[in-house]
Amino acid sequence: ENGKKAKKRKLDTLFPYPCSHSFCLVQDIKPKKKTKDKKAGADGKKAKKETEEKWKWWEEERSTDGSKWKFLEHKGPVLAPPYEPLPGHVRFFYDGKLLRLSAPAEEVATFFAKMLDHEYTTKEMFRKNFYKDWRKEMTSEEKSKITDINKCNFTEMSEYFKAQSEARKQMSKDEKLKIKEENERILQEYGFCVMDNHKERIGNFRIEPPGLFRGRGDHPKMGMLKRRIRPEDIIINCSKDSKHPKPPQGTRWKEVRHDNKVTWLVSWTENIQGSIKYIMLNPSSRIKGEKDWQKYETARRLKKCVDRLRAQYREDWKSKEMRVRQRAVALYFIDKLALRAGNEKEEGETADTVGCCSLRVEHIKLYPKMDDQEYVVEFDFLGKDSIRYYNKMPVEKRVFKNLQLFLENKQPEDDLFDRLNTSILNKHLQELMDGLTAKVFRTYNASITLQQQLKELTSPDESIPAKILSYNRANRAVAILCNHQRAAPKTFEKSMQNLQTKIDEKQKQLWATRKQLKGAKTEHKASHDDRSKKMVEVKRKAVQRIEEQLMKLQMQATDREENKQIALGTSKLNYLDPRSLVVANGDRRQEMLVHCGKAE
Ligand SMILES: *[C@@H]1O[C@H](CO)[C@@H](O)[C@H](O)[C@H]1NC(C)=O
Ligand SMILES: *[C@@H]1O[C@H](CO)[C@@H](O)[C@H](O)[C@H]1NC(C)=O
Ligand SMILES: *[C@@H]1O[C@H](CO)[C@@H](O)[C@H](O)[C@H]1NC(C)=O
Ligand SMILES: CC(=O)N[C@H]1CO[C@H](CO)[C@@H](O)[C@@H]1O
Repeated sequence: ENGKKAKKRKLDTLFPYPCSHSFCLVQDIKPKKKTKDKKAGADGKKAKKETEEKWKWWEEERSTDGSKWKFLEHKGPVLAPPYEPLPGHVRFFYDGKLLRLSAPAEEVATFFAKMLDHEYTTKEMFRKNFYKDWRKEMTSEEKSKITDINKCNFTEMSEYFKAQSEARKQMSKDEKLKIKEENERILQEYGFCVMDNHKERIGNFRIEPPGLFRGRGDHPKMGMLKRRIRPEDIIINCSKDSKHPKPPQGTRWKEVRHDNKVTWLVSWTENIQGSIKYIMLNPSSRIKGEKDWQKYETARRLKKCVDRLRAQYREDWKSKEMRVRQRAVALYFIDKLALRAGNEKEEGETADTVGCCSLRVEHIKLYPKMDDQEYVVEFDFLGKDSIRYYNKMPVEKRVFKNLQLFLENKQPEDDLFDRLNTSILNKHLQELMDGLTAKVFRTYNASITLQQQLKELTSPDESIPAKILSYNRANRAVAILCNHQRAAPKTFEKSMQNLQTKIDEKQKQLWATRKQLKGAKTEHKASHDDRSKKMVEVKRKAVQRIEEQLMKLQMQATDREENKQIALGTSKLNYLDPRSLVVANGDRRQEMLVHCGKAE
């Protein structure tokens, strides 16, 4: 607004954080607690220096030969700790009789026992898959004795683990501190790598321990044994001239390779789906940031041409060719409903999930009139990860008429778009704009929605708790758009109750303090001395402080209630251009603190 130069300077200061998680780095410069006020000046300077030393990769040239790094050195993964056999007093019964299990069979049994209270272990599919894999770990004697999972009694194991987790909660401060320190040590040793002269944080450097596979929804492989990953399963990727990570004593890696066209550090193949798993860098890293950055840049390009695309698909609704019409209606759905293009199933997933192109006749219902609205389409199907998508939406008349046409003479299980498939649609998108996919529409719409919501909901002079609430509301609007639902967490009621108790206590404290303030005022009126005047001030401040605390708690409660069935994380991580937060709100630091979740 104040001339080009000022604008550019403003943008430069606003845009140094290209990816959501880069925001979290700002935690480093969070001012220290008040007690260290005197040192704050010095700390501030130091913190500033730290941010200056951050790698501003977005200002550097990108390599054009497809290589992702020149130098990469790391310590390899942290493997899951070895199995610790159960103490002798924890028993397993089969058919009412005590049975001592061999270590391998016992280990797998404990995975089941740990989940005994969970609904999963009652599901037929889960039990069947578990039992089948469990038997593979049994000795032949065990196999001949244990023939029916329903005769297995895991109660003592389950009780034992419950007691252990209880004991962990009851640990002394010192013990907790020790664990914390150990974790910190591991983080320092394994949590960072050196990539092209910069120390970068690694994402998931711990390899998941063995256990039973759950999968989302009613996954047909639920209950199967997720095997322990050994060094012999692991491929290390690092540069030739780096210090290679050492496998644990007496073991060896499957392979050490030096492939700088890929970004992973460690990989292995998991046994359930046969998919390849990777250890990659943390989202704050250059590699991840670049990807994020590009994603949002693509979304911005879409913004520039979306009007043209919309005009074109509207024109195509009238096409003489059926395939063009179908394509245009599908595109409209993707644009307006943020649907996914196809059925992006994981390998092995047999759940009946669909995306836009694979919608069937049975998944939609048409209502020429519904309540006050005309041309309403009702969607009801299982989307990705078997999450139900349900929505009723009025559409334009032409879309409605087209849908009627597509439905003619079809059975419920027929494809709605019989002249369309995912590859055709993706190819078409690619022709419309370089790099365009259905996901770009999601990203674009999510970012736009966030911006609009932030604009509507926040005002610069709100208190911080109010801003957090507004921000989360905006984030929720996006999550709803993207259909990121979740079941209300099990602990929800309990945590709400706890919060309510805190609110009640705060309320009482407020009443009491107000009363004290009143008393102090009366006393001051009578005596008019300095001491009583000071007292009034002290109490006034106290009331103010408690009011703020109360408001904060109430905001939290509202937030939590509204958030009951919505998963914010996915959209926050994947669909929201962090730069929109910065633009939407002048006070950058506040927003950043909110964004990295610390203020939630
Ligand atoms: C399982 O074992 C526990 C003791 O370890 C016992 O109290 C319980 O009755 C057993 N359950 C069944 C179904 O036999
Ligand atoms: C985003 O999605 C919403 C909800 O489906 C839709 O109403 C809106 O038109 C879309 N906005 C943009 C800018 O694409
Ligand atoms: C999609 O349809 C085209 C044209 O009908 C066909 O050539 C192609 O094999 C189909 N792709 C898939 C994945 O079904
Ligand atoms: C040389 C080599 O094996 N490269 C592999 C590195 O990992 C990627 C997956 O990220 C494979 O596609 C490459 O084949």
